[in-house]
Amino acid sequence: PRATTNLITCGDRFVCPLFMLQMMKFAWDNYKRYAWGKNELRPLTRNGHIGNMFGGLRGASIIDSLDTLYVMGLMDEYNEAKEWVQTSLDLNSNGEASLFEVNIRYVGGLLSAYYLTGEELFKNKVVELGEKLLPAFNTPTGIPRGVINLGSGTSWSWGWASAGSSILAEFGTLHLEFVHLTQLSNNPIYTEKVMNIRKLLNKIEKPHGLYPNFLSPVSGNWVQHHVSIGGLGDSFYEYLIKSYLMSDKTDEDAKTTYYNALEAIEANLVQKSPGGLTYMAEWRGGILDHKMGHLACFSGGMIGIGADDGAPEKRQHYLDLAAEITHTCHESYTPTKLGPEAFRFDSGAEATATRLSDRYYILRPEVIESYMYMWRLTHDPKYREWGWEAVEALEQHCRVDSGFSGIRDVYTTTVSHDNMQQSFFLSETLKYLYLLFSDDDLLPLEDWVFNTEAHPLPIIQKHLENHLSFAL
Ligand code: DMJ
Repeated sequence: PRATTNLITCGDRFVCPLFMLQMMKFAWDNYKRYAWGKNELRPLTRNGHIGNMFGGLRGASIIDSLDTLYVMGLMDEYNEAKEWVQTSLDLNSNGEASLFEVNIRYVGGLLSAYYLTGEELFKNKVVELGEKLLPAFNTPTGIPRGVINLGSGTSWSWGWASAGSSILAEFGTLHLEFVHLTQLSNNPIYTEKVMNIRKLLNKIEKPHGLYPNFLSPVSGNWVQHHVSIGGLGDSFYEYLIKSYLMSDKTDEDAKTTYYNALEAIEANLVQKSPGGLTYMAEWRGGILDHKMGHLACFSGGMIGIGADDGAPEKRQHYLDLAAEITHTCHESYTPTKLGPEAFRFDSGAEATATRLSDRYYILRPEVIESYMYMWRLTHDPKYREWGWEAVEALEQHCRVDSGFSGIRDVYTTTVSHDNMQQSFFLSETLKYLYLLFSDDDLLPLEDWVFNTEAHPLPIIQKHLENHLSFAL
């Protein structure tokens, strides 16, 4: 079935997830037909895209799809993906990779595939890949650099990052995967590497308790005072609360760091617009930029899942804050019912992109991700209604003959497509939509945490106690 505009809201527990399954199958079939083995599908030109983020690794859409296909029960497609991993996933590449992207998509994707299916193949591959990432940590401080050559192990910083710095959201988004790499390999080195990052961050001075986005891997000092819950900062905060949850609530250090960071964010970045919308501004050396990125919209879900473990007098407040941020992000989804890359709250703007260059939507998941978490936490039907609006909009504006494409301007219904079906559309956007419309016992939040690419990882203690592991 295809979503139709007269289906305002999707309330049927069987039919609604089926829509998402059909969307996934359509995205997958077209990737398979036109871009098999490449990283992403270009749906208009009907070819594959390789790009330069994964250091010569291929099949990003396959690795990112494994768990989504499996969870949806698309078993033929899952088996095709598994077979490709077996026969064609070549880890002996020699290119320049983003440590962060390889970690969240490839390591995360293979870990989830292993934990969901118990197939040794995924475990062997992920441990082999994990080893190749270790040289990135060979810096004076142990803070990894952003780029690594997977063959030679040489690493360096992004050319665009000021003064050879490493990025908070990159070196701060390794913890979940690396703790699981230690679990699977019985090698403590992965956990040691990420604990060392944490130790350094605990030690250094934080301006107003905030974490700037750029840090020198040589001196261990902040390079610039730009703070953002969106791009460059985002998943660092996400991994603090998720590290606590994934440890079966035993990692007290992660918990304390998360709530302290959240207090600093509330004190310095959370704002209310003249129109009454709550948003996260960006902070540049004490000066606020009243802009919120689409990426920052994940924070509704993050604050939501952390609400219950906050101080008792703060719990309702955190849940309210999570709902307000999610509401603001929904407000930005207009008039196509898809949202811009960044929206502003100054010069009369209320959650609108004021620059032409911010108006694009590249099939990102963050707003839908927050709907999914807020639905699970509150069961307020509005989250499913909002999710359904997004499904209709994706069908209307992003579906093309041979896949799904991002669009260049969310403010015009005369759509211009960007010709890219991002791999996170398969791993995150469609998975979160599927979960939004499924029962809560599918990947229950009591047992799983999702990495920042929506790959589910089991909570460690529970998973040991319940003998869910195929590895241990
Ligand atoms: C994904 O790769 C991850 O969600 C990451 O944390 C941020 N960017 C994309 C999706 O927008």
